[in-house]
Amino acid sequence: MSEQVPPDPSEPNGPQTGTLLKTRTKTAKPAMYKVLILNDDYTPMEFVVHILETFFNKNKQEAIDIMMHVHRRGVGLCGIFTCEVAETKVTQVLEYAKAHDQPLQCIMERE
Ligand code: TYC
Repeated sequence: MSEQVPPDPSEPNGPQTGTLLKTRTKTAKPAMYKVLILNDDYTPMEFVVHILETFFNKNKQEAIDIMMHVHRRGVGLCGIFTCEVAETKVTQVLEYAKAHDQPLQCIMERE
């Protein structure tokens, strides 16, 4: 046996759960990845400069500076991208280097 109860006028939407919903004002930032090139003793300097100009939109002087940094220090930064873009850049560089018989290595690293 059940009994009809009239709605409580102070809670016209029914009893509340006590959970407060906050409006989100922040958008989650995507993880970012550094794309790095590594030095080797074989890849010509001009080839590395060409890679930096072509795949990383560096101008000639920026490309030379990064290439020389890698030549002297062993590793250098090409750019910082979202995961998907970084993966695409690494694949493009490795495929281009391989197609031109160069051992140039390119890696990505979470920021
Ligand atoms: N060390 C190479 C040379 O002397 C040049 C080079 C620079 C190679 C940067 C790779 O990522 C690199 N020909």
